[in-house]
Amino acid sequence: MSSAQKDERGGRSEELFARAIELMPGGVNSPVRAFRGVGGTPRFIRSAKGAEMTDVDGKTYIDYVGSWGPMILGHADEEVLSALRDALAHGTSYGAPTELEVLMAEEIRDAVPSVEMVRMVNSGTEATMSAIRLARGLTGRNKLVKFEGCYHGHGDSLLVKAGSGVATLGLPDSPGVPATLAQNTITVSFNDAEGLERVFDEHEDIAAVIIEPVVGNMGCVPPREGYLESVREITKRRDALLIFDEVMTGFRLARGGAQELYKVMPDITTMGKIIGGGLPVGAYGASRDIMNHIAPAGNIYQAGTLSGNPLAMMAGLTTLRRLRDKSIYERLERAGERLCNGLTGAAREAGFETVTNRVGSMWTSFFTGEPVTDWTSAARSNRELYGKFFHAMLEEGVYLAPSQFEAAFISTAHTDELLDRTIEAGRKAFRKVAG
Ligand code: HOZ
Repeated sequence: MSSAQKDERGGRSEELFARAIELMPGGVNSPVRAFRGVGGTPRFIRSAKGAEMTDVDGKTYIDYVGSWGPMILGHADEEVLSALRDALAHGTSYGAPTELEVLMAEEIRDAVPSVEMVRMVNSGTEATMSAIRLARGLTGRNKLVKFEGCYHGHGDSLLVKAGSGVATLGLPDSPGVPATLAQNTITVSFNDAEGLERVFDEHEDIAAVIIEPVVGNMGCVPPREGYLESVREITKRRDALLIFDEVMTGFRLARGGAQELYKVMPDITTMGKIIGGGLPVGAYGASRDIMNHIAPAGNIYQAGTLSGNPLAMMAGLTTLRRLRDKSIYERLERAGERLCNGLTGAAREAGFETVTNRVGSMWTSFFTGEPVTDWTSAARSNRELYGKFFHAMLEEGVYLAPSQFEAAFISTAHTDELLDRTIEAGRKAFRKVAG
């Protein structure tokens, strides 16, 4: 760890982290938040409201992690909190069907163009694992194609050349994944349609191709023009299913997700994050024909004690109903443009070459001078500089993702004033990093 990354402020976060490290692997319940990608001590958060979070030492940050995507309305939104209070009074879990689940399914079906039926689960990981089983069960094939640097949760079949925390920690293929299973996962470079075509020439038995239509887990990497259309055309022609992992992009880039924005329809869609309104939720959906293969309608098994939990449904449904107002996406687009232009300018003023990728309210500034279009180009970014910049921003009261290989998110609570304060903080932070 360089001295710029070393965190010497002491305080309650330090104290809690010292205790946490004795109790939880790496002191955390999910790896990236441990700050290993940037060095130093993770801030322990006491509370959050709107676009800001306050740590246990009382320091407030403008937050661009947004719980890794779900908080599109900002933290502790009054309407979501009040709906949750009402739901709480009726009990916390029944293990039996509720009206809320029907309303949630209707909301998702009405919003997401390719989805006619949906199954609620408890996380994005569960959603992608279930979608893969569905694809394998339906086609009777075993192999799966994924893209280098894309991350689809920690399911065995998907921890191969994965992004997010495993890329940050340099563990893209995890021990504990049986080799026999990993062999069934074929990887190809994102944004390379010819590479995908070659995979189909070289392999038979491919059940599905799973893709983040806009990647968030190697940092934000958008598809080249026409790329998603090519992926759709190839999978259709080769008779394999196409799974869009819209855990990050669903209800984020547009109400109907990346499939609405790019007008490319997958066979199966996985969702999470925003659909839970900040509570643990995932879902997968598809046409009626496909989804009716899931038990108990069909024979492909998948189940969950807390699936469709009433509190989670209430928080999610309240959030999704607010997002019926499509002008929200126009506002988020304007906010994204203002912030990213400002930060790119600040970097340039300080003499840094950065590449900022952005789609709507999802963005990443990479410390590189070359376009970032896939994992190879993302991995060329200067992670040490990112770590220094991250800490300089933290010092200035801005909480970015503690890894170069994660997307940042803007919420409706990020006012112009907060965005401008972030740009000003960026100016100071870039100057500090430049020394
Ligand atoms: N999957 C999350 C980011 N893409 C991980 C967050 C964490 O480790 O806390």
